[in-house]
Amino acid sequence: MVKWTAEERAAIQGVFAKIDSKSVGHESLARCLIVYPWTQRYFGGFGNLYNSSAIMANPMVAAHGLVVLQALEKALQNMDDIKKSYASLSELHSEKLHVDPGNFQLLADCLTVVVAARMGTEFTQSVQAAWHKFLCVVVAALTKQYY
Ligand code: HEG
Repeated sequence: MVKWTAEERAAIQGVFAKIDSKSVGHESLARCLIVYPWTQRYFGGFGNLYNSSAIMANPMVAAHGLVVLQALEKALQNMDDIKKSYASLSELHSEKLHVDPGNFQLLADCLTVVVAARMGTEFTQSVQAAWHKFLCVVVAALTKQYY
């Protein structure tokens, strides 16, 4: 079981309080699809992902980015048992979507880049450390049902 200090909890809650989920979700997913183009293969039903501007303008990418952020908010609300709260989501990514679990870290890295850019100097070393730990736990929970 992961332990969180009061400072870590406050730092992670602070990130969510300061960012706009819709635009951060959109930009992070778009960035992942652009920087790591092989991740596009899972989104064949999303229509035009031809180049960066098409990806940024694609409403399905925007909508799905928000879905990802809402899942992160669910993790925030269940910080003491993220693995349990993500069990069915992990199963879905493994058994139905067949997403290679290495891709979770790539999206997590994009989320960190976008959050850091939004928060500027407020994204201090200690905020980054707590945020990194949070995303590590999320990625581990998403990978849990793979075998
Ligand atoms: Mg996944 C669906 C969350 C990484 C590909 N993803 C979903 C859904 C959620 C979610 C909440 C909707 C589940 C449902 O319909 O019940 N995804 C989620 C998180 C993260 C992540 C929190 C990592 C932080 N996903 C991820 C990655 C890929 C991927 C890296 C592929 C590279 N997700 C994927 C696909 C779908 C979902 C293809 C189905 C999309 C659709 O058809 O609407």
